[in-house]
Amino acid sequence: MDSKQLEAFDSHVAGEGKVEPKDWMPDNYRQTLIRQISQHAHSEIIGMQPEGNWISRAPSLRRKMILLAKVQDEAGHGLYLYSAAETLGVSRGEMDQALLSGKAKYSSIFNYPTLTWADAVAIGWLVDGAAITNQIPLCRCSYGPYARAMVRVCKEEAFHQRQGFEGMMALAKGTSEQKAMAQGALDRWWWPSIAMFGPPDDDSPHSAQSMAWKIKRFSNDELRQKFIDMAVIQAQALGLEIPDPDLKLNEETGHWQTGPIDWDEFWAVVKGKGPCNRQRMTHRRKAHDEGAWVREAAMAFANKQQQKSEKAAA
Ligand code: FAQ
Repeated sequence: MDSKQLEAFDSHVAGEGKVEPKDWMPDNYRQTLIRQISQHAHSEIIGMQPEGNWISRAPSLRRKMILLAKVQDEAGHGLYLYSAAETLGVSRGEMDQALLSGKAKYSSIFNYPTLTWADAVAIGWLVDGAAITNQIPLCRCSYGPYARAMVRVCKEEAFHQRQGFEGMMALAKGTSEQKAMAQGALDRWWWPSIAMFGPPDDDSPHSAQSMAWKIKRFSNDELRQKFIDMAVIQAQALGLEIPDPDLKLNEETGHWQTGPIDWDEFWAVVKGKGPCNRQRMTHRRKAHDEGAWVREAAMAFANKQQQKSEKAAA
């Protein structure tokens, strides 16, 4: 590696310049982005499953239409992100294989079950709320294609978060059974949602370099705190209780402090031992196999179009 190239790259990034696909970049910058963007894409794709579980059982036609559109949006996010990763020189097939073989990660949060309708709604409120807290700063990521993809993704996630909150409000202000369902969902999703920001800063091997490269703009703990401060107030507005007896407002800092997060549980889920890891991967592999004919047909069509245009140009 030419040290002048590296110096120019570092000062370009330090000066808030964007890096574009054909620009020179250090190999580990490229590899870090491929890792993060592809895992982000996989999370969007696997993330369709927990809410998808409730499409056929949504409580009204209106809720069904909203949920269908939301799950479809998540598929779209996965596709933008795979395209952004492809600009770094990795193919869609390679990324698919990494997910299907279990080599690539996807977000821990999608390995939890949606036991009731309220769990599907709580995903909109909490998981989209956490996702958007993490993703707004990514709109300023130094890698241009990722930053631009995030602008649209964040607009849609903001809408998803609001529909989740509205759905929680309907349950929380409903009958006592509905309120109990909402509280049950909050009890199940609270801790996994705050863990999804990733390990604490002193146990996050990639953070320092990713922050220096302006891929990440805030640390895992900073983003987690932003989310907690927002979600606690929202839970109060819903009249629901955060399942944490140690939760308290630190008067000095103005931040809500939680009790200890169970990092053993987080790492067990990341390593494949969560309640739904096996189910999620089995479903994804089946969907991939059943979609083989679509990929083959699309390739055959693309080849035919290319032959036609070559013939016309000859
Ligand atoms: N789950 O050193 P760090 C969504 C891994 S999208 C599993 O802190 P980094 C939308 C990490 O990969 C949700 N693994 O790593 C939606 C690394 O392992 P590796 C996804 C995790 O990259 C809503 C190791 O731990 N969002 O929800 C997790 O600097 C509703 C060490 O960690 C994104 O991907 C985890 N939670 O920071 C869809 C956003 N956390 O790769 C449907 C983009 C950490 O060395 C319904 N990604 N790990 O094998 C990021 O911002 C970062 O990659 C972090 C992790 C913050 C996730």
